[in-house]
Amino acid sequence: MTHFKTLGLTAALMLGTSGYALAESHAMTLEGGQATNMVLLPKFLGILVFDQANEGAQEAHAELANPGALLFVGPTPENSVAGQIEIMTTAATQGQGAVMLSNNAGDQIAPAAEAAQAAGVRVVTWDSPIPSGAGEDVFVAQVDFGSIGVVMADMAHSILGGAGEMAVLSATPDAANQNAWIAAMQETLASDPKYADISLVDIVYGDDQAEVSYNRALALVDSHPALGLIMAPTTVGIQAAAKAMQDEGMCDQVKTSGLGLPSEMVSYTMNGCAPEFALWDFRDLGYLTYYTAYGLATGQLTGEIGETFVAGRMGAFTIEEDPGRPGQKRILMGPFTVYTSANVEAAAQ
Ligand code: RAM
Repeated sequence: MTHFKTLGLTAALMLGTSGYALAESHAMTLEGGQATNMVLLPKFLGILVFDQANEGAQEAHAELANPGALLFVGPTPENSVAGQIEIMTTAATQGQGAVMLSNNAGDQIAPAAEAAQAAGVRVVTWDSPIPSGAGEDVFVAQVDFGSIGVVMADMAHSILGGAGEMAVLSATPDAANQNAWIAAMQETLASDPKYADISLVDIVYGDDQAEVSYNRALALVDSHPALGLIMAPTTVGIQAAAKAMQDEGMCDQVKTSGLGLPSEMVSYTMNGCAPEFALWDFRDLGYLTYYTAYGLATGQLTGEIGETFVAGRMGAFTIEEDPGRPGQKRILMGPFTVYTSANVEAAAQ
């Protein structure tokens, strides 16, 4: 590590006074080959995007030649909150170097995360943070959370032609990511008169389980006869809602939008049930999260604001204050892709 730090400093001096060159040279290159055991902990097992995040983490694990183990462990959907807390608690006693958590337990997991930190485990959240930030070293944010609110409000505006009723079909009630995104969408809807004729009439939870989400979508249509759009900020919910509307022959009347995976949504986009949705790359998110956690667990990163490092093929990233959680830290990945019939087939390959 010292070797790389020295190189960085020399490069900075040689490149002279250009701010850009100086900043680039300050990006630390992490030294591979250091042993640390790490756990990738999704909300629960069985969701395709979490498997993709694991692929990205495995790629980084191999690239950094970490002789330690990378485990992909998660609870069942029914036992997500208690199961995540239990896995976090076990990580501390097992002497893991880092836990990488997509939090589905709200602030309830904070005491277990704090105990893990006290036992020397670095806690890096990704996808879904710990709302209070307690017990968390840094959050790897897929995209800016405020911008998710704007993207969803704009998709609603375009699908509804500027006016109509919309309902949200979310994941679990404790999912910090979905809760923040729904709040950001509500703020956006209230912030600009262009959204004045769109009304958000309901928010329901399908628990990120296909069957529960499907039934919640059907119930929404029953209780809101004038509904024009189901907005599901979850890859499980959006697919289930689109299928429910298709099965009922209702896609002309009630559209589906939100955050979805192209391979799971392509048929619904091409047949008009879900004309527009958005997402980011979960493989990249797993890859960047692994680099971050490896840097912290091996002591090469301290986790302070302003620290900049190179995450392999993805380039340089900087730890900054999280604008959505003052006093907490994030690393911002980005970008978003909005999918329509024009690009979804290529992305679904
Ligand atoms: C589901 C999960 C995940 C979320 C995506 C959009 O897969 O709830 O946390 O990021 O949807």
